[in-house]
Order: sequence, then C-alpha cells, then structure tokens
Amino acid sequence: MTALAPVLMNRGGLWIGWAGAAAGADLKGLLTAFSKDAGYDLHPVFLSEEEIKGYYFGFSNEIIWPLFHDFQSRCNFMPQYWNAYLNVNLKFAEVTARHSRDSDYIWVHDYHLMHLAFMLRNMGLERNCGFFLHIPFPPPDIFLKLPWRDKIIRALLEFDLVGFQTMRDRRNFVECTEALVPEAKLSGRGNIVAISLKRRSIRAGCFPISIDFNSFAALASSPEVVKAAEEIQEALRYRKIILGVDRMDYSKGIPQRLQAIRQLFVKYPDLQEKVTFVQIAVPSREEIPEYFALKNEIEQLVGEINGQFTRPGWIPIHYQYRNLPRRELIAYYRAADMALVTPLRDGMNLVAKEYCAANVTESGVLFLSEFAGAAAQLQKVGAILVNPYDTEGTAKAIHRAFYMDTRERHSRMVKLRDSVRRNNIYWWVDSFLQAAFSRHLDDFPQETV
Ligand code: GDG
Repeated sequence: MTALAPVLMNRGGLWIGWAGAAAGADLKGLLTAFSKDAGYDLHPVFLSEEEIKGYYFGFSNEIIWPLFHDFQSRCNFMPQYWNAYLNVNLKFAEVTARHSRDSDYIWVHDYHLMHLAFMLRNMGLERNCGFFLHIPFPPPDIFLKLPWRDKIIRALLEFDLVGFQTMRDRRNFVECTEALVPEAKLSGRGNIVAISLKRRSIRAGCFPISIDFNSFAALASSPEVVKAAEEIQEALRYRKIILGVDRMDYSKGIPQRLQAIRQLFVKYPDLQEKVTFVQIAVPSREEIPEYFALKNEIEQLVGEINGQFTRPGWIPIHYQYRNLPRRELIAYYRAADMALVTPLRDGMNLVAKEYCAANVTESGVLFLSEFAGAAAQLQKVGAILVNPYDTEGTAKAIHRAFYMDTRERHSRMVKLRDSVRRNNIYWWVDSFLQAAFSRHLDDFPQETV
C-alpha cells in the first residue's frame, strides 16, 4: 500500500498487515530494520498457504475485486472462500485487539478486511474504527449478486466511519444499505452523511485519495531523474512519447488501450514514426489464471501491432513487464509527452496524479478514463476524458492532442498540478480523520478545485 507510507511516516502509529509471504518465511530482521527507518512500527500477520489461497486470491481477488469493478462474469463464488475470509478477518481482529488500547483509533484499509470491526465488536471491544475502501463500491444491481451481501453490508455498518473514493461510490453504498437494511435511516447531505441504525449511528463519506505531490515533484526535478529522462527521450529518438503504467490487471484496460494505439496508426498514418507508446506493466496476482491469460493476450497484441507497423529505426510499442525502481518510473513520467490512463474501472488511479506531479515542465497531456475515480476531480481541471471501450474515440483524442497548441497544453497541466498539489495525501488523511473525530457532519475541510 505505497499510497499510505508517507502518511504513516508523518504521523507514526502501528501498521498491522499481512507480511506478503506464507507463515514460516523469515521476515523478522527485515521488518525490524524497516520499522526503524520508516518512523512507524510494523506488526506482521502470517497466513498459511491455505489461507492465502482462500482468503487473498480467493475471496478478495476472485470475488470482491471483480464484482466491485463491474466484472461479474469473472467472479468465482466459491463457498469455501467465504469461510477463509471470515477466519482471516478474525485473525486480524485478534492481533489488533492484542496490540491496541481502548483509546486507539483503528483505521482499516480495503476490501480484504471488511469484517474487522464486526469481529472486534463480537469480541466485546468498543474501539473507534474507521474503514477506507480503495476500490469502487458497486451499485445495488451488481452488489446484490453477492451471495454474502447481507453479511458484508452489515459488517461494514459496524465501522464508525466508512470512506469511499468518490461520491458515486458513497451513493452506491447508501443505496445498497437502503436495499438490504430496512431499519437504516439516512440523514445529512454533502460529502458526509449519517446512517442511523437501531442502537447506533455511523458516518459515510467521500475522501478521494491522493499522493505526496511535493515528493514526486522534487524527485522529478533532481539531476539524476532529469538525466534519466533525457536518456529515455534520446533512446526513443526524441519522438513524442505516450505512456501507460499499470499493475497487470484486467481492470486497467490494457488490451483496449493497445487497440486504441492500433487505431491511431491505422486512421492517422501521419503519426506513424512520430510517436512511440511505452507500456509498463507491473507483475501482479500471477497465481490467478485470469491474470496469466491477460498477460498472454497483451503480449500477443503488442507483437501483432509491432509486426504491422515497425519500420527501420521505429518500433511503435515499447512494452516492459517488470517493476521499475521509483526513480526510473518518475523518469518515464517526466519524459512522457502524454499519459494514457484508461482503466475500465478504477477506485481512484494514482498514476494519473503522479504523472501530473512529475510533469514539472508543465507541457504534458493527461488522458483519463471516465471510469477512473480520479476523473471526478481531474475532468474539471484539464484532463482529457476518454471512454476506454471507444478505441476510435481514444485514437481521435490522441491525434487532436498531438497537434494541440502549446499554450493549451500548458494551461491544462498547470491546473491539473494545482489541483493535485492542494488535494494531496496529507489533505486526504486530515479530511478522513476530521470526519472521524468532528462532532458535526459538515465540520471538515472541503476539497478545493
Ligand atoms: C488501488 C486501487 C487506488 C506502478 N508501476 C510501478 C509502480 N507503480 C505504482 C504507481 C502507483 C501504484 O503503483 C498504482 O496505484 P493505482 O492507484 O494506479 O492502482 P492500484 O494498484 O490498483 O491501487 C486504485 C489505489 O488503490 C489507492 O487508493 O487509486 O484505484 O485499485 O503508486 O506509482 N511503482 C514502482 N515501479 C513500477 O514499475 N516503484
């Protein structure tokens, strides 16, 4: 969860999380060294191979992830995954109970731990508990397909504050609550609303996550990154660079993006040999068959398109399947003339914000999918919205941006950077915690555009 590291560093605290390896792995030395440098403490939770399969790959990533991203047909509703999910949530709750006091604030992150507050309350503990969902929350017609819908919605209502990336997600959550929990009563308007249940009342709010703007901008201006960015531009012969950066995930729309690039060269031959598309895909969840199939599909498409258009001295698509060191990633951001951020559905999408922060020359163009949470904020301030399924429309938008006048590019990027600079990760954490602790619903900082 790279987004949260600067927040923890800034505030301290105890981070309880799965160590990312099976029980028995020797992580102790690494964790101690890491916590000392990081400025906060870490407490690992170890999972068995069986738990990793059923809870992490199974329930979390073969049920909740696809369903919440509107890919119902990719869901694998296996009953045994549900038991694994409950058991691991209980395990996390036990560790949390052991390592916290009544006065501590417990902030739970993401769809892997939706039952945590429920488990804590079952253990008789009354802790102030908040939850933030990093992925979208689906509308009732999708959520109601979940066999465990009642249990999940009621478990979420055990938190004192539930936070979402966009107003749309929060609205979906409220609508699902109304459909499944008849006793729930809604009050308030605006970013935060109250939901009253029989014995208690909880809050639901919209808190678009962000990045540490200054750290990206500073690194992008460092001599080392400037040099690396120049080397990338030189290696690509100073052609215009269009960049895509994603975890290898079907929600990110990489095949559709490649089809849009193909359309670009078919419909607008004037751009052949003038632009190069660089796609960086970070390996992810390779144990799940869907992800493996996606990698093959992408590699085949890249091969086809390069086979069709490559000419001596020009390869249209540069594809890298690896995790880049942070500095190298920022050098790519800096070098790119355009960023193509076109997920089919995304909670927020931090790559869009990181690209803007790193674009210190203020000359880049951001294309953003209508279906990324980030669109709700960035469409008002200069991002060019595209429908990722409309590959011809995306190609047309790229063609237009290629000839866009320098002043327009500049004024769009200035506005984008201003917005991300102001609504940064520290603003996000403050707005969530103020909503958790303030007495009145509208007593917390609003987003500034
Ligand atoms: C989930 C939600 C939401 C990527 N390639 C490399 C690399 N990255 C880093 C990026 C960025 C992060 O990974 C990806 O974040 P996203 O937001 O784009 O997507 P998810 O991983 O799906 O994250 C998403 C997010 O949670 C936060 O709430 O925005 O909607 O799905 O930070 O920089 N980092 C390095 N090398 C790479 O090659 N070092």
